[in-house]
This record gives sequence, C-alpha cells and structure tokens, in this order.
Amino acid sequence: MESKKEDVRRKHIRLHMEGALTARDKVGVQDFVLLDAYTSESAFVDNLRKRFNENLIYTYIGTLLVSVNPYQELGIYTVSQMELYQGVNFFELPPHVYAIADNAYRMMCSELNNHFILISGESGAGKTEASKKILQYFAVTCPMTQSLQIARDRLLLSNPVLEAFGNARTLRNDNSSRFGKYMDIQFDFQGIPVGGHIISYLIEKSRVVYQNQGERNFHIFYQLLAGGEEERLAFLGLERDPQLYKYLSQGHCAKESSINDKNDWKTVSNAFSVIDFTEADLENLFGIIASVLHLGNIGFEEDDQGCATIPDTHEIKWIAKLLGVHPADLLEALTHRKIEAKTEEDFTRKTVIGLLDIYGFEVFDKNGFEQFCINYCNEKLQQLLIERTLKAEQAEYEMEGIEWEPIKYFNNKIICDLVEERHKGIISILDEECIRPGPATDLSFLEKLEEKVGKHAHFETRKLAGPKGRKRIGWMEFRLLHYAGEVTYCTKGFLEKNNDLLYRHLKEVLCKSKNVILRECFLRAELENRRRPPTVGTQFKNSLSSLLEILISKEPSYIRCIKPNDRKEPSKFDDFLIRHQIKYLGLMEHLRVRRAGFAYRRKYEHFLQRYKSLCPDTWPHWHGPPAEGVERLINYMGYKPEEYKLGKTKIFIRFPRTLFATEDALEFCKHQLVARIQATYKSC
Ligand code: AOV
Ligand code: MG
Repeated sequence: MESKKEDVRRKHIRLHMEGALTARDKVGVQDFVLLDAYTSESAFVDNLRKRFNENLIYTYIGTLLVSVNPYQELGIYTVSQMELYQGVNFFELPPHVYAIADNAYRMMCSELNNHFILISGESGAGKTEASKKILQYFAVTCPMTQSLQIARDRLLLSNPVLEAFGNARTLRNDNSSRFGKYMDIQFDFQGIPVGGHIISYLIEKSRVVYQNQGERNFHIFYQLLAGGEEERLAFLGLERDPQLYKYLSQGHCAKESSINDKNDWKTVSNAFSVIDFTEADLENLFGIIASVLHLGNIGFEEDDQGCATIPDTHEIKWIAKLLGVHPADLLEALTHRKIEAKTEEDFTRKTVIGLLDIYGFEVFDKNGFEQFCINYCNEKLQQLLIERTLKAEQAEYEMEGIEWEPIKYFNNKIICDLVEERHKGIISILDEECIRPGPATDLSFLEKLEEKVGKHAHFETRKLAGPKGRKRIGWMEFRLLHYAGEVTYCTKGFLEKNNDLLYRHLKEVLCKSKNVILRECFLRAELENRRRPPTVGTQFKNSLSSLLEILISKEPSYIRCIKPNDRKEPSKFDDFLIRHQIKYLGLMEHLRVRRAGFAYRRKYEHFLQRYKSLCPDTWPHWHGPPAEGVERLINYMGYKPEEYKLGKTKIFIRFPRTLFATEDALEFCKHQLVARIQATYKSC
C-alpha cells in the first residue's frame, strides 16, 4: 500500500511540475493559481473543460475546491482512494474532496480547534453528494473503537432516512434537498469520533400538498407504496398505485424511470432498523404518512347553507384509525372553524468538524415563498464566504505586512440587507402585513414593498420596471437581482405561508391523538400558550443567523460545486451555464485575490519541513528560527528578490515556476538519494 501510495504521489508531483509542459495541455492545471492567464475567464473555463473531459472533476483555487458534477460514477471514491489521501499534505495529490476532508481533520487534530466545510453551488450542482463522500471518508479513515462503530453506522444511516423524508424530485434535481442540514461530528483529543448532531433548517412544507409539473412529493411516500410489505399497506389502507393519490400525482411524474423507489425503500427500511426504530415507532410514523395521503383524497363539498361538508367519510375513518383520534371530532375540525380572539453542546476537550449541506440557489418559471427563503439562505452563505475569503485573504496580506493591489469584488451584503433588515427589509414588511388588523392580501403586501423598498437597486416590480427588453414582470410579482441572477417571485401565497397557522380546532383534535409522534408535535402546553408564534420568515431569518454564528467561530474549508448542464447529462459541458456560475460564485475574484502577485504562501515551519533536504544548512535539522532557516534555504536555491516576499509568519512565492523548480529539485534530490542507496547495496 505504502509503495503504491508513494508511486501515485511521485507521479502526481511530476505532473505538478510539468505544469508548463505537455501534460498540462491535455489535463489542464490542477490549481487555477498556476494558470498563466489567470485573469482571463476564458482561460478559466478552458482549464475546467479540459479537466472535465478527462473526468478530472476537481480543481483547486489555492485551498478552495471547485467541483463539477460529472453526472456519472467515476470510481474515484473507493476505500483505496480514501487510504491514499489519508495523512498526505494537501497539495501532494490531485485535488479531491477527500483532501479537503483530510486537511480539515488533520488541522483539527494538530491545532485542537473547530472546523467546518461549507459546500455551496446551485441546485443539482453536487452539494449533497459531496457531503456524503466526506462523511464516508471520516467513517472509513478515522480511528474507531468497536463500540463507536455502532454510532458511526447510525450516523451514516441517518442520511437515507433524512433524504427519504426531506428530498424530492424537482425540475433541477431528481434528489433535491428540500431542507437545510448542518451536521457536526465531535472528536475527542485523540481524533476519535465520539458523537455528533444534526440540525435541520426550514423544510419546504408546501410540497406535501402541491407539486409543480414534472416534480414529485417527498420520496418517502412513493417508497412506501412501491416497496412496503402487503400487510403494512393493508394496515394503512393504502393501494400500491401512486396515481390514486392526489398529493402524489399533481406533477404527473409519480413513476419516474430515473428513481428506483422499491430499492430505495429497502435501504430506508434497513436504516430504520439500524437506527433502532421499533415496530411501534414505524407504525406511528407510517400512520402519519398514510394519513397525509388519505387527507389529500378527501372530497369537500358545499351544502345548501354554503358550509363545507365531506359526503364520503371513507378516508376520514382511515385517518381517525391511524392517528388514534375520534372520527366525529376529526370531521368537525376539518369542516368547521372556531374563531377566537436548542441547547448548545458542551464542547470541552472536544473539537468538531461541521458539514453544511443546504438547498442551492433556485430559479424556476414560477417562484414562490419557498424559493424566496432558499435564495435568501444562499445570499447569506455567499456573504459568509465573502467575509471569510475575499476579505480575509486581503487582510492576510495586510497582517503579514505584504504590499499588494486591492481587488474589487461584488459584496452582496446590500441584497442580504434588502431581505432581512429590521423594520425595513422584505421579511419585516411581510410580517407587518401578516399581523396588521384589517384586510391584508398578497397584493397589498406587494404594494407595501413598492412603497418601502421600491427604489432599491436590486428590487423591481412591473410598476418599477428596470431597463426595457428584460423579461416581463406580472402584476402579482416582484423581482430580486440576486448575486446569482435575477429571480421573479410571485407574491401569491406569501402571507399564508409566512403565517403558517393551523386552526386551533384541528390542533385540539391532534393534541388528543393516540399517535405518540403526532402528540409530540402538538403539545397541549403550546396550545394553551396564546402568544402568536413567530412567522416562518422570521423563524428562518433567526435560525440562519444562529447558523452563521456557529460557522463563524470555526475554521472554514470551501467546496464550490458547479453544474455542467441543465439536462442532468454526463460529459456535457455547457460553456454558457458554467461561465454564469463562475461569475456569480466569484471564482475569478477569488483567484485574483489568491494570486494578487503571490501564487503560493506557506508557513515558515511547513515550508522548511518540506524542503529542508535541499540546503546543507537546514538538513537534516535546523535549530534556529524557522524564518531564518527559510531565508538560508531560498538563498541557497538562488531565489531572486522579485520571486518572493517574506511576511511575518509565512513565505509568499510570486510565480508558480519558482515552486515547480523547487519541487523539481526535491524530486531530483530524492532520486539521487535512492540511487546512492541502491549503489551501496550493489557494492555490498
Ligand atoms: P445538490 O445537493 O447540489 O442539489 P446533488 O448532490 O443532489 O445536488 O447532486 C445531484 C445529482 O448529481 C446526484 O443525484 C447525482 O446523480 C449527481 N452527482 C452529483 N455529484 C456527483 C459525483 N461526485 N459523482 C457522480 N454523480 C454526482 V439541491 O439538494 O437540489 O441544491 O436542493
Ligand atoms: Mg442537496
């Protein structure tokens, strides 16, 4: 294993040094900072395309990983690949999501601090897949005691369950995450995983009752019908055919060839048993799932007095049985309306690596409240990235006392403020409309927006349209100019979804349910609390701000995912689409900042450790200050003054070729050493 690992490393270092040679023409450079024409977007795209055509989907910009979704299995996630990356210095092997994971792990172990890996990119770009690969990497490579293996399996198997209940087919992605997920793994001081927890963010509830053309409900409904045992379905009063259920068939794609619900059911049921769901838990859980399907099939009619009635009570009986409520109470609650005036973990010696996998930026033909929340969330993550990379990188030069030319970049804080600012932002305006007395409607909300944020540079409505020739905006719509592009939102449903109120009468019935899970969701104490709960928009805003607090306190690693085409096809590289993503992800600015005259920077200690064998003064040991050792080494190597700068804690190397030459020398030195040893053996 070790010699194979060494071979691959050597081959890689050779490729690395051949940056300017033939291999580079074919496979491109593996780190964009090595691009000669690093300011050219075309050169950037060319490099990405060359690599994509060779099935090399990963490329670095310094320590940031750019990943292009291959839409096919590439065989690069095997256990032997994982072993290869384990404990190897970041730039020594080709770019990989495992290198990011391993680097975060090693830094956490050596510096005893907390890390997080932020995976971003638009819907379908590969975020969830990347987060699963990272989780698998930790599961396979981290030291593990026997008892911890059970916890590990549980953590891994929580994923298919979360996906079954939280993911669905959309027009953008067959397995689109409809909720945000922050997962952290806790490690003890020896780097052994000892636990973890998962926080989920705003699930797209409305999908349960309505899906657009070409989209589906959450996977679990279809999985249960396709794979559930006969007796289970009979117990739940369900038929196999999803077309029989209104909530499963509105998108006209209940049966989708690219999704194997029957197989997925097996995975999910197996996961349920490993994570210790008892048969009673499952009965309660699927009782709720089946009730939703029955509920969707209830036919409401109007009687002579204009009141709602349910003539056929077949479904009501099933729901009442499954939820353990009285059928008459349920019927009454569905047809009448009564009108009436997280604890933080205790991190001591533990450190964590957090993984954030959240819904990506989304644009459909019709965008509603859900897209508004999802895209707002993406604005916030972009903001975090700007703060921590573009700003921080530039601050590093300042801190290290290095002169440089500041780089301009678009700061999307202005859009975040437009959405979330207190008293002035869109969420506040929406909340005001939701609580004000008198008849508020989705239209009056739009008018308030026009009045209060109409002049904002990133906001448009039909009345306040931007330049001519742009796509028309409808009466009920407003448009936001997001960092990732324009999105036109229809305000229909904004008030209702933001309020998210369930009539008290219904809640009272559900509080008395014999179904334990349901009773936990509808607590009597909450029913008695007459205070109005915060709106969905405000809850979301608050949970995002606590998420950012969690992230800000940790050391970041970034993965930027790119979607190669809109048709979910392998080997298709759509230049136009990719250019757009490169632009809005700010990758060119990131590269420019990263290069800002210096292609590489390394801490003195690390630089010396790697190259000390090249200079007699530093080999085999250097006992003085690392900065002085580095100075001796580079003088010996003949670095010219314009090739580098010495900062307070790091050496900054201006040109990639200087580093290549140094790597070259290191390789040569190793070969000589090996040849000398072989010669000694032969002569013995
Ligand atoms: P997302 O998480 O970024 O979208 P996914 O991670 O679900 O996107 O990826 C979408 C699909 O692309 C997956 O189901 C795979 O078929 C394929 N895919 C992604 N990454 C890889 C990879 N590394 N290797 C092979 N196939 C891949 V969303 O959740 O919609 O924002 O809300
Ligand atoms: Mg996802």
